[in-house]
Amino acid sequence: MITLLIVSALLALAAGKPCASDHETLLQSLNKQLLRSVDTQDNLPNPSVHIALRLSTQHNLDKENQYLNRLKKEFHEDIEKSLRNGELVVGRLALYILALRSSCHDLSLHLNHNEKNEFLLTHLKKEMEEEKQNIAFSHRPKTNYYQYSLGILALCVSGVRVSTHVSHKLIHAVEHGQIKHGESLCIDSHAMAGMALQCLKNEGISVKDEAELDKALATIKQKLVDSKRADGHMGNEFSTGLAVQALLAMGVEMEECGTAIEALRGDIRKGTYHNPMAASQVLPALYQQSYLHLKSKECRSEDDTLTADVESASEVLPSLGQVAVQVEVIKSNGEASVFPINVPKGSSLFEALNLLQDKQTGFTFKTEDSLWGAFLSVLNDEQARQTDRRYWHVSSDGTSLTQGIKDYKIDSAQRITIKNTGY
Ligand code: B12
Repeated sequence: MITLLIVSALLALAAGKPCASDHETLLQSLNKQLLRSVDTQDNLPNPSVHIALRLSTQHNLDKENQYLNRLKKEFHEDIEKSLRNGELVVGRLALYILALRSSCHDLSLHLNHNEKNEFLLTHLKKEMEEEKQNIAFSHRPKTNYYQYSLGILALCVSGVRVSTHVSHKLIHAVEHGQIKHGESLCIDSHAMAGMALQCLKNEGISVKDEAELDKALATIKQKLVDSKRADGHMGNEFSTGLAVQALLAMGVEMEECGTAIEALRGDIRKGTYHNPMAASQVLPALYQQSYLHLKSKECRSEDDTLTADVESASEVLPSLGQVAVQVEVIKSNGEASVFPINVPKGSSLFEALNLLQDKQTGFTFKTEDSLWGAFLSVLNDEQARQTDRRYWHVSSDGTSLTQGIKDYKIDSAQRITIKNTGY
């Protein structure tokens, strides 16, 4: 009888545990997935992935060091290449600085620009000044407020003073509802702005008006809380991780983010974060970390137990027939053309567009690489240029896609509309 009681007590204990251990297992699976992604040599290394690996509790120090070295060479050179092309590098440079900081690396590296060597932080400060001027004249940065916030965050986390004029422009944009993604409110950018402004507050970096800073922080917090959907996501699947990070940075307790965390866990189970960039924005939140933790990172006595493990070969299911897709292209002058095509069910939109192009129906397209993957830039010889504040907006049966063309899978017949849109 006593044995029976002990056995049932043990069973009960084990039954109570799955919640915690399930969380650990999911976290570890996402962490390992991200670690595996660093072995791919086809793309440029991604500083956001490095930051996420470094903010985790479990590490593979060898792989992380190798990746850091790739960032210092390949990513560094790519930034210098952009500078030679006269492009602003605010967001990528900020992420690079945060990645170096996440490994407690010396930040006094140089960028070779215009035959001169400039410290990374000095160059970032200069670009932030340029962005600030642009906001003064055109009411928005040349890049976007997400990158502007990343810039402030990187300077702040590196212990560099941020000019009161620069921070004021972000506070003003928050208060005047100028932070958008296309036409809609941008939760990702509000989250990034929240972390940047919270960093200024924590570090006591002076701003024009303390009360205004507090008001902007309260506004952001409210917008993030209000963005919560019935399914727990804040904004969408891809902004929830950043929103949780920002709320944690603002002192909200993890328990208050319970439904959002549950939504993220559901997404991991469904494989929503197969894009390393998406996983890199979610993982820190699940480890209850935010980019603000980089400020105090010490890199001492770290765990070194994380292994990548071989990915269990996913079963390749035979294609379940063809689906009919209508690709509608709407150019900037409003001219619309429709291209019908049948594609194997489960194809990505990228594969569908390639098939269409190969059929020589008059449809052509080009993409540009970014940290998120292939960004659609040219369609039927028309470019939607970010410098002109235009982009190709993609929707399916009238609903805006929440993924890029390589990640979006076509499972049923639909009309894809790709429209040259201003923002
Ligand atoms: C600003 C922004 C835009 C701007 C970019 C231009 C600009 N200069 O402002 C505009 C409005 C054009 C845009 C468009 C789109 N975006 Co957007 N965007 C962002 C945002 C807020 C910041 C990106 C950034 O500057 N990163 C910092 C720099 C350092 O990184 P970067 O890689 O060098 O940045 C470039 C790319 O990210 C690229 N880009 C922007 N959005 C997207 C989306 C995809 C799929 C790709 C491949 C590239 C890309 O533009 C950036 C500037 O050059 C992110 C939020 C986030 N969480 O990351 C969403 C985000 C990346 N976008 C998203 C989406 C869905 C789109 C669209 C597909 C929307 C649509 N239905 O059409 C389109 C892209 C369509 C296409 N042509 O391929 C999703 C991607 C999710 C995913 N799983 O892929 C995000 C995460 C927002 C979200 N939570 O839903 N975006």
